[in-house]
Amino acid sequence: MNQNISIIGVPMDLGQTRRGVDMGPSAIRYADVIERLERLHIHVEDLGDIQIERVVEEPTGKLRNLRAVTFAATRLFQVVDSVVGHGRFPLVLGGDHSIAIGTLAGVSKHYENLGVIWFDAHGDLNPVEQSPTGNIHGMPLAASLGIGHENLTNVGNYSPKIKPQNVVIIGARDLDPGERELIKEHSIKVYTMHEIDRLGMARVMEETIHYLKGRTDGVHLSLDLDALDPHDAPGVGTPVLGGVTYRESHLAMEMLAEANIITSAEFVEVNPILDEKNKTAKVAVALIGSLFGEKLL
Ligand code: B3U
Ligand code: MN
Ligand code: MN
Repeated sequence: MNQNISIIGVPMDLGQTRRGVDMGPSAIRYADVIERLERLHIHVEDLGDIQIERVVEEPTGKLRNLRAVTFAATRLFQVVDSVVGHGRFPLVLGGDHSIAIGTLAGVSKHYENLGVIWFDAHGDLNPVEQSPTGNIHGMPLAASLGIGHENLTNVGNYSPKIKPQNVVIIGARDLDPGERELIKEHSIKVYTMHEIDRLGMARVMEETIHYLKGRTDGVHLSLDLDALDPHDAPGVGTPVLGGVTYRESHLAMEMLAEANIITSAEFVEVNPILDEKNKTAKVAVALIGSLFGEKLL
């Protein structure tokens, strides 16, 4: 694992409608993410937060806050591009999941075959027309595959960022009809909660690691805290019952650390206003610790 991390905060809440997720980066810093990583003898630089502009929106049909989300994604793209270009590991703290559009634009430029692990209760694969909400945080994986409004697909002036066969979704349990179609059409690998229940997280991660190792030259982890069960991660905008447990999510991170395949990561959707005493931010920090090699013994 790259031992030089650059932290980038993205206080973005315009990809959805519940305020408060813009405070996610502060909450995660407050939960001592830097100290946790430094204890593992990792060199951490904190680049602070990307500035989010609340611009005047043109009427753009269904897409909520398209201009502001695109602006932020472009800024994030530039910072992440530079971090990866300097050989450092970008650790992006959200913010709602729309920010993944900018992260992936910045990372993927540096890889021929970037793999993506999308740890999420949702698919975030909504083509614009089929989105039930118009919220861009339900679209970043689609946009990164080149599907959606061109402002979103073309951040960084190239598209697509990733190939469907290099994506693994883990933890899904709330997929919209358009997302199901897309998953089938592109044969995207998905471990829903059904497979996690049946196979166990250990086997799911073994298969995921084996699958991605053979076909990718880098792997981005995009972790939406709502993949976890709301009991363990209550501070998220769209909680869905029946999620990944605290222990299962740690096992997943520990196995990724052991396999040494992750080259960039983001932790998103922490909403301190909806949280219980910063619990979800603390979970995020604990998962980051495990991802970077923290062990129980
Ligand atoms: N799929 C729904 C709901 C949703 C997506 N991502 C989150 N919620 N966090 C949508 O709005 O596209
Ligand atoms: Mn998500
Ligand atoms: Mn989600």
